[in-house]
Amino acid sequence: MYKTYYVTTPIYYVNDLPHIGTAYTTVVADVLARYHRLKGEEVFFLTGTDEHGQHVARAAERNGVTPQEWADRMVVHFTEVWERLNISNDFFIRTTSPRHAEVARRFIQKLYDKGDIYLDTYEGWYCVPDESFWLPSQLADGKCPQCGREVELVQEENYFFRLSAYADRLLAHIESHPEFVQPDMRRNEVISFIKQGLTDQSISRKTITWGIPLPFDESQVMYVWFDALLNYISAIDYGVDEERFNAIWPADVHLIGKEILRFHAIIWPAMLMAAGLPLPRQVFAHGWLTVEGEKMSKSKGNAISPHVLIDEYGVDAYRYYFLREFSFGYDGNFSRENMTGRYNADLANALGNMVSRVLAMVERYRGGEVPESGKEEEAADRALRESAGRVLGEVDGAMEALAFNEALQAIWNYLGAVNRYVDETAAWDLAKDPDMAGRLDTVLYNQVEAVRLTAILVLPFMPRTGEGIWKRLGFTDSIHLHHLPAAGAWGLFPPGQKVSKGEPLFPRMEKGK
Ligand code: ME8
Repeated sequence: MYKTYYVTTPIYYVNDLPHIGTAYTTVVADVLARYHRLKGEEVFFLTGTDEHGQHVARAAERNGVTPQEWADRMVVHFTEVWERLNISNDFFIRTTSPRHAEVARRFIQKLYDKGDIYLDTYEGWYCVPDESFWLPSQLADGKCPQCGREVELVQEENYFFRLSAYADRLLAHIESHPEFVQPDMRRNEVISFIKQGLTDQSISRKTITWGIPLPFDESQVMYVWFDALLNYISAIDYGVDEERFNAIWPADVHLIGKEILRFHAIIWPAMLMAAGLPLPRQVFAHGWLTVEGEKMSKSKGNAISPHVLIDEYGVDAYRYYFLREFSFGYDGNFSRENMTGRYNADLANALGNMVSRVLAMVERYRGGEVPESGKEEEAADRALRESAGRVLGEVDGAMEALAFNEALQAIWNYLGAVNRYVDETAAWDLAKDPDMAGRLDTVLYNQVEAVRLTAILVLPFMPRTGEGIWKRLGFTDSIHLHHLPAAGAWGLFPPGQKVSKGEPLFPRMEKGK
């Protein structure tokens, strides 16, 4: 029995609306979750919202409502946009839920009882937007070294977590498990950060009230990051339902942006070690998206809402674009021109036209009924079949490495091979010659079979498109019932089944739109 494949996104702060940056990680996680489901695995895909912290409390204050009211109002923007993006998360965790608070309090009590938490005076700087503590020596020109914004002086009695006590074990783990922190450049960053020496981490706030009260000192609330990281285990019932927890934990991959790497690759594993829990298999920190060459920010007002792009391009084109255009792990730039170019070339042409051409020919030459293939295989048929066999392996390798753009490249190479097959076998010529009826049957069958595989291959990336092709192919069951590798075998299309061309999948977009 496989362990449940567990993939997470960061839980997003509710101080601001979701934008294409937050949606990026969520779409990637969804594609990964769907790919593993396609392989027949049990999957648990978690996303949610981070609702405590000063940043959120201040946003609420500015808007004249309580933080809870603010969170309740903002969370809807996240759930709505995820629904529109066809995000298939199995659960949505909110850190203000009673279950989360209960698990977080039990967890911190455990560490306190063990002696890993102690009271001391904190004196240093705090970046509210990033919710992070900084030592004077870490500041960059007196500003937050992470985001460049103003920091505030904090001087209070706080509880500290003995992070330093775990430095050696953590370093040993990271060094002996190269896959634990990825990509490699991020792994190197973490290693050198730990080697510089870890200091104990303040994990509570005394002068703040918006947060989870500490069970051993109700006058303080938990530091928002300590609280937030625990979402990954509170969502799967840590300490509440051990059987469920053990079936899902450890996470297979925490997907995050590079700016929150230290929290996930240093503090979080140390917290888990302190609690005696296994570490996640991987923390993967991806790069940042810029918009038309600029960093997205509130002050610049250039943050793009996913809704705007979904309205223009459709959900599946949205999902496709971000996974195809950006090399996962690296920074990338969004531009409309680029997105429209990809839409027309990759989706309208290579994919959409190919599917309509193939199905239109079956309609025209065989009344929509897919013929049985002849026994004889010509060179072109073999090349197509082999290319179908290859693409499955290539996609699997790329997906295991989280190289989404390479997986899509492999699929589009395959689509290129299918298009070439259609051109070279020229069914329209065969149709003119009654003696070639048998050959035409074979050619049409192979083309349809190639389309069936296409539906399965694109499914994790573009679920509606995969479902739509499946329906056009005349299947009445759900495509989601078919799993790889079995469903990838060549020749499974049932002859005699009726297909229909249907509406274009991706109507061409006008230039300049
Ligand atoms: O950091 N490009 O929440 P957050 C790519 N609550 N990804 C981006 C992005 C961009 N321009 N902007 C945001 C927090 N992201 C904490 C997390 S987890 C226990 C707590 C994505 O709302 C990326 O995944 O600031 C980044 O790490 C995350 O949104 C930050 O979301």
